[in-house]
Amino acid sequence: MQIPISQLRLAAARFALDRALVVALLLGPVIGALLAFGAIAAQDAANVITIDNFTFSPKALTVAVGTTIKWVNHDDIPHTVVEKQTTFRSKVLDTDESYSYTFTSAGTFDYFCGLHPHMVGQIIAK
Ligand SMILES: [Cu+2]
Repeated sequence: MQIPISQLRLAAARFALDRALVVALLLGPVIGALLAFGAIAAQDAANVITIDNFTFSPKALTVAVGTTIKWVNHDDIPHTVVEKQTTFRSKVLDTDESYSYTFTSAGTFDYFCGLHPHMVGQIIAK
């Protein structure tokens, strides 16, 4: 019995397509997970305010309502994060301790360190 060449080619093409589909199906979730992880990592980095040498950095930050900001104290000295109208207020943060607050409403939030009031920062949520 003889199989025409054209039919063999068709079978080979179908096999290649199946393999491509299987690879795509296997890799899809992996790529999706990597993209999601990258997005989360990028978001985290953007929403961290460090305290270094008696300075909030970045000093001013504009974020979308719903964003969580995390302050991390890198000084050897304790600091706090206190909003002027006491919308939020951290406990005393020792070295490498952090405080997080989620901005659930729009507004301009001026804050300072309760222990060193010359240390100031601002968050604008909109
Ligand atoms: Cu301080």
